[in-house]
Amino acid sequence: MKTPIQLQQQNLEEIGSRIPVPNYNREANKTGIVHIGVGGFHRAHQAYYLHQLRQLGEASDWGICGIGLREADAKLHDIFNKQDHLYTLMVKHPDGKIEPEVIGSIVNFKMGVTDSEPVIACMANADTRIVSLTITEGGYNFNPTTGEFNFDNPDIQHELRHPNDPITVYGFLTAALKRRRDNGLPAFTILSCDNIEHNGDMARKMLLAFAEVQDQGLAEWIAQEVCFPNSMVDRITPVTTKVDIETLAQNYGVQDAWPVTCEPFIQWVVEDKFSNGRPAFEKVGVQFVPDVGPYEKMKLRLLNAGHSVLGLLGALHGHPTINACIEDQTFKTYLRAYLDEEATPILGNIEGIDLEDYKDSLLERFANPNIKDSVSRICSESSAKLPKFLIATIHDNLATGGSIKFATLIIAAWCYYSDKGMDRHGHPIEIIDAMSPELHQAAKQTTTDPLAFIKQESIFGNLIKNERFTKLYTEAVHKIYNDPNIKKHMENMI
Ligand code: CS2
Repeated sequence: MKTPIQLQQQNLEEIGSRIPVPNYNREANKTGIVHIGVGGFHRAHQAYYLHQLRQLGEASDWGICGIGLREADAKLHDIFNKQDHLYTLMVKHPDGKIEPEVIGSIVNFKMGVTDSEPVIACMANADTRIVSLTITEGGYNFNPTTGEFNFDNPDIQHELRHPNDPITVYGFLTAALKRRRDNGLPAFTILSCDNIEHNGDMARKMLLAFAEVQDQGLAEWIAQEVCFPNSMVDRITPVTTKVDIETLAQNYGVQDAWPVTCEPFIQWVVEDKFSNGRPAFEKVGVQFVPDVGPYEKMKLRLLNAGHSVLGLLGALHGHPTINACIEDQTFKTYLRAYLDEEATPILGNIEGIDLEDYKDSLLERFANPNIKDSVSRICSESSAKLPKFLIATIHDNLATGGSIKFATLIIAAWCYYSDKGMDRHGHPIEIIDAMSPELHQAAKQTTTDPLAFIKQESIFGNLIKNERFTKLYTEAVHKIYNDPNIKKHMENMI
């Protein structure tokens, strides 16, 4: 066994004899992109695309400066400081093969929580031409029912009163854009990389709603100058485990405190409208199209919804991972039935895509036994995800008279999960959700009021008023509360 070498710029040559390392001069990188939300996904996706471009000798103007706007980002900040912002991406193939590679496209990282000025200065710097976002569904701060900006958020209220003390992405973006305008610099592009339909339009609508209250003149300038391309992003990126860190050290001789693991599949479909230039991403396989809408919808309603279907049912049954769910024939058949009978009919035709092939490939990706994507990652923040992934499909099918029975069982399972917080063996489930107190509060009234859970309007909209849905939902809830063996109910439906 080789003694592990600490991942750091000065050790790259030595590490290069073990695994691939950047072949480019990282110090010569300008910071062209500021990215807010440097989770595993960003490191497996956008930062990887840029790394590939740099390997081709391109894009030296497009180094990435990561930004952390949450306390929890301090861990990555510390690790990046020690590792010169280097990290290892471990691509895991279904046959067990792992391909690790050191990624060098992130060249800086700043914490906005502790000191906002360096972050604003970095965004307002002339070299910065794109600010990209992976702030999760919840980070957009909209009311899921009305689709409008949520001004009740106390952080937003604070930023409106103190424009020089930003907290959320909106406060930082307006502070930086104002400075650019005042300094006569062109605006940057705001590139959303989140799992939201029309993510760019959403970012635009929310930022303008905020800016209009904060500074009307600035809002007008943003509306004219800033491009917000929509984009569909895709790569399954599970949470890094201790075993991943040990495997990298023991089998490949690289000491990295936070490698990122992912599947081989990668996709990015983007609208080609940028305020101030962009990297030549098409050279590394990014697709530029005039309208991302159909691709986004397909991915959210099939892949992300498929994940939620397996995640919630799997959590109640006691399956720890997505691949364990797919190995269980009942789960696999149920998922396919949901995708075929409820999610696909509302998608219509998508030019250039064979939806049957797309679904086949999804099931293969979910089955990758090496990925071990935990159901807890999938179920986390369900209150922000399900309205976009699954509940939207219920609304669509109610409007067209389509089937809703598979999705309805998921909502009833989610209610039981939120109420009891344990699987069918009585093992506790850790629920990670910004709304978990409200979800629990509503769900626990189910025995006296079976519809209590779906009365949460910010999540379910007006579903409560639809009799076809409430009837099926009440039946589903009764079944699960009488017998929490979820698999039995699934078997009866397929
Ligand atoms: C997952 C996504 O968060 C979720 O529930 O469905 O993170 C999914 O893995 C990615 O969108 C894949 O591109």
